[in-house]
Amino acid sequence: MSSERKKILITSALPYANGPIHFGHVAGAYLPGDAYARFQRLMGHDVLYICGSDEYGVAITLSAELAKRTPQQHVDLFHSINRDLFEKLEFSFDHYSRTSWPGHIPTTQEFYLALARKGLIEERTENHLYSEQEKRFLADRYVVGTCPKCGYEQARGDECQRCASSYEASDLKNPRSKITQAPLVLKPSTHLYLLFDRYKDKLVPWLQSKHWKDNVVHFAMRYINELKPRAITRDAEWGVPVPGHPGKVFYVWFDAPIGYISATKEWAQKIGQPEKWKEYWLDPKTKLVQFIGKDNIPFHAVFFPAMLMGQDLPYKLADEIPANEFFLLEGRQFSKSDNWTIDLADFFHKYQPDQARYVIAANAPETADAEFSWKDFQMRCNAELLGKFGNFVHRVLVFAKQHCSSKVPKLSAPNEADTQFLQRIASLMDEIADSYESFHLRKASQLIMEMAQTGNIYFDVKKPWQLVKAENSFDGMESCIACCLECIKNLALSASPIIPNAAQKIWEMLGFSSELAKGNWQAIRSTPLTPGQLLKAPQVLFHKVEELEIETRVSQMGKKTPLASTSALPVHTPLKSSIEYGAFEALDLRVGLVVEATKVPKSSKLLKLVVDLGFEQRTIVSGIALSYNPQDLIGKKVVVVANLAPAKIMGIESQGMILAASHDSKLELPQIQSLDPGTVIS
Ligand code: B3M
Ligand code: ZN
Repeated sequence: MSSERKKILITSALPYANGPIHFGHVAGAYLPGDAYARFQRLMGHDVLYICGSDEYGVAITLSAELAKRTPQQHVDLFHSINRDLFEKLEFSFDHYSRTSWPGHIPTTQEFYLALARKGLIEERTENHLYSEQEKRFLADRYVVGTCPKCGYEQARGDECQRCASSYEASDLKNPRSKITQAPLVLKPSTHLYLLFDRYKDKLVPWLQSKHWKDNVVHFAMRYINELKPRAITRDAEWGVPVPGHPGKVFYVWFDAPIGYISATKEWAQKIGQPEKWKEYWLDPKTKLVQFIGKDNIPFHAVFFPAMLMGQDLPYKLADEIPANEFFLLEGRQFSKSDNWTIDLADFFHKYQPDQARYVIAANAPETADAEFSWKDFQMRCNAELLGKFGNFVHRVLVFAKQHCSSKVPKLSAPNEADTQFLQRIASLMDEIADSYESFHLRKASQLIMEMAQTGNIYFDVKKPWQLVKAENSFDGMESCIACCLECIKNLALSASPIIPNAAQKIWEMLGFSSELAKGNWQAIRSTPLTPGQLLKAPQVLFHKVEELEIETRVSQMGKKTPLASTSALPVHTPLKSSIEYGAFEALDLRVGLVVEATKVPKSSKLLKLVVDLGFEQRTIVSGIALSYNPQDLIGKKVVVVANLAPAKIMGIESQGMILAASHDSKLELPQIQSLDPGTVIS
């Protein structure tokens, strides 16, 4: 591997701020990008890893409207949700931007103006569907009508969900607004078309010069062969305004890829060197690597390169587009509306980011569609992370603590088996580096497990627990443990792009206090551990995934399938039958102040509270002990059902009840801030 320091600009597709990301996205464009960025940093290269939210487009305005939010509120919400999820997953972006930041507008407009100056933009007037009532043109997704082929009356604007035929929205009979049901009329509107066909002759040799995956090249070639002018504007308010064309914004796929560049500009401003983005985007020596899912191939391998070729500035074109296939959940596409998904916020309450990262890497959809399944997750967490990897680290460190006084022993008497073991590790390290370098994350994760297993076998065969018993084999024991520790060091290093937390923990257990992610692959590999270096106590690296949890999750998924596919509603507790106002009025709800809270002996769930209602104090037994510590409740205001007949609970008379929201074992008390105890709630 060459040691020359390269400048590597890495991007992962900008996720729409239109919903939370799921493991399908993570496996396609994100984890492969993050592991690659982490690996290249370890190789000592100058890495800049850029991502951000894609915040414009009709899909977003439509969802925002349906959710009764403004587009800005909508993207603010999902931008922060996704940024937090990426953080939870330990993503190492150098910058996570968003296309609604102000600097994205001039960058996009300059792109357009440069294309216009070159005569690559053409105006065309065509009929589009217009709502007189809403006073606006409606994009396909906003339109329903009667299918021109089969007569289905609720057909979508671009394609009939009953007979699957596709058409122009203007071909629909009786076209209506999806939101207001108001009838639509055809009205001429002028749009700007980018003459993509002019770039065919440049795109073909460029693409042919790449040694990319077949799926990328074939997919892109199909598009290049049929290149024609495409509209790059829309009649809408939410988006980047088109200079000189009031009421029009750029089509989201025009502005989104420019988002990579504007995000890099924002990063440069943030670090106080506003011109520094040019060192990446305008330097032919930069290596540009763009991670995407397969559905984004045409935009990254055809349309965006054409847009870049039409600029005056010498922009970098992609050097690599490692597009991945789809990643399914238990054999089906992730789908929020069908409830076929994993709530990631909930997932991370229970599981470690490293567990998710490893299992996704081990199943990376590199050459074919792949999937996440709960059973596989459990097996890989328990049998591989815990059983092979964690077990090896643990047994060696425990042994070193007992028999080497928690120090790295000398490698004084290596025999042939020791030397062979070290050579095997070295060759696995080469193979792992090659795998990362060539975007084979799945292979890298397999090789790491193979290294852990090689360590386990070596330890079993050498039997250091026997060597330690006789004086004449003590050196042999020390050599064996020194070799095992070398293996552990290489495991931490090679696994750190995939499981950064566990790798750092191991690094510290080996007695280092530095940040492994800031280390250098070659230097760490080739510098043996220093004999005498103090080891730290072994810690737990991975949690066990229990059979019962997995069974519950699997059975929940099974139940959701038939129900969810017919309705978009999430699974919910059925509503009780309705009551008259009188029944509600009979309840006396009051604000109460918790003045005492203690655990009820012999109960894990119950707390005994003394609650002040302003005019009297009540003793109330409440089943909230799993979610709240007694001392945290004192001084909190709660909602009390004050006229509930007293009841004996575990021998204590409970004089009322406290209201709480609960789901599974999670529970939350409603908050009353400033009103006094005794206040009536109605
Ligand atoms: N937002 C599509 C997606 O999230 C789109 C990618 C933009 S990359 C410039 O799959
Ligand atoms: Zn139809």
